[in-house]
Amino acid sequence: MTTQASQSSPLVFVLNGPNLDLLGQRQPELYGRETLQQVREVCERTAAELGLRIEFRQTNSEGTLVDHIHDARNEAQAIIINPAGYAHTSVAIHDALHTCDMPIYEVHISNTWKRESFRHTDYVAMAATGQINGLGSNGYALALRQVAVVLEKG
Ligand code: CA2
Repeated sequence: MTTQASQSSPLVFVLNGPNLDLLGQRQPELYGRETLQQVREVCERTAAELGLRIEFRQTNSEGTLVDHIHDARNEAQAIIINPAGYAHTSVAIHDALHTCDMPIYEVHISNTWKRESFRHTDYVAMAATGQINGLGSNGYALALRQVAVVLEKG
């Protein structure tokens, strides 16, 4: 498909938490072989196909991730977030997402339900519209497709 995004296309923030900058460098059995840069490129291509714009960010800091959510609150029409380890610990990120009146999709590359029990607590899931879990880095593009569907309906 060849839909093109323009300046007036909906903007989706794609936010990534700590250690995801190491994607593709270790633990491919859990996280696959794609680097974060390759994930970014897939998101950019998928967004263009869907007529969406994306702002793709990664940070290793909890406060900066909260700041990125605040930016999304002011600028975006939807949020896709892989909060990484902060999913399991961060009330601050949960609270920041609660202030955002827009679709929010949480992505986890690995299946957190098949892993350690501390990953079974998810503060972000409680604030998100939905979650894609365990579908590898494809989860990002699938979340973008869901954003396109709900924004078109809304
Ligand atoms: O499966 C996911 O996407 C996670 O968000 C990844 C987090 C983990 O804490 C969550 O429970 C599930 C870890 C991100 C660390 O990424 C690495 C990538 C390559 C090598 C080492 C870590």
